[in-house]
Amino acid sequence: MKSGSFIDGPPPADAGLFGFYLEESQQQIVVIGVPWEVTTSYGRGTAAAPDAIVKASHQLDLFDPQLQRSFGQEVAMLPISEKWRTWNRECSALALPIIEAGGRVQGKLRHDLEKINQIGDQLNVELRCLVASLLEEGKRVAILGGDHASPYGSILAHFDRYPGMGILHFDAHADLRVAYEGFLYSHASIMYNLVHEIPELAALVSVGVRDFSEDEAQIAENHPSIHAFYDHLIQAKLFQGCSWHAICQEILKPLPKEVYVSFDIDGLDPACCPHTGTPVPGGLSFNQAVYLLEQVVASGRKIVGFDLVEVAPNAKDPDDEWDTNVGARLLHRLASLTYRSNGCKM
Ligand SMILES: [Mn+2]
Repeated sequence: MKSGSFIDGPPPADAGLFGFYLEESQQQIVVIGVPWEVTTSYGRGTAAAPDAIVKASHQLDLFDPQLQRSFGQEVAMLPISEKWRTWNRECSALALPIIEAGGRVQGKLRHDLEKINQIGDQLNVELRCLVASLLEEGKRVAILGGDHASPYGSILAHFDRYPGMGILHFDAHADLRVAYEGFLYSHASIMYNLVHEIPELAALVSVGVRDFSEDEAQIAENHPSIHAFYDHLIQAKLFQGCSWHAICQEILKPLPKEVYVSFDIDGLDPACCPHTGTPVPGGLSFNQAVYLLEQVVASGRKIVGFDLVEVAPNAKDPDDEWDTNVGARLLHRLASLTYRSNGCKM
């Protein structure tokens, strides 16, 4: 185990998240890698993110200015399920012709679509059970995707345990599409699925959304739990001289005491995530996003769990670690803020 500083140089290549060799039974925050991107319709590669972010995390300096000490040994990552990797490979191959057909399928493709929906359901059920048992042990749980379909079972498990919770959702997209391209558990449908599965959800607060359909805008407008802080409106307020601090307080208002954070990296400016599946110009800066999360904690709210999804390594250049470098840093910030918002003990 490394000491927490880089005095001795970077950790060995086989070390785990943040350079440690840790057992999850000893740690307070457990990260579950979900290498799943079956329904990704544009740029692919986010299934490789959990492994690549672990590798990139070895380069981080773990000193946390708020805690005034190194942070990282409080977090352990489970070994990634080989079965989930296999499911992702097999279902991704079946999904490509369905995506090409825009989901309008018959015969064999319809059969394949049903199989993908069924395996997606199985993944959600397995993840929900696994997360529920970790929450039962008093852990905080983070999902490292994978696309935005990957944390669905985990969010349901968090709601089972924290029925008063709200969701703070960073994303360029509203993710309110109904069974996008025929997939019940599409990356583009997760928030639609959640607000329908959980009608009593206290709040879904989406930030940075800037690529959405008319139907999604109407769903967001008409649903009592959904509060969309669209990117163009945020930027207009900033241009008019409103401070980011003041905007953050507006964003936090609808959120209850317990907050689940669902962080799609494409909510950030694509300069931070050039290889993500569906990059969109605009978005939050890294510092704006971290400041908003800091304000969640400063307001006395508690982060009960989180996910980080849609980070994608540069598939064409394995030496380019930029996307996963940003992803590892954001994971480190999210974990540290979760830890602090729980009073540094769980
Ligand atoms: Mn998303």
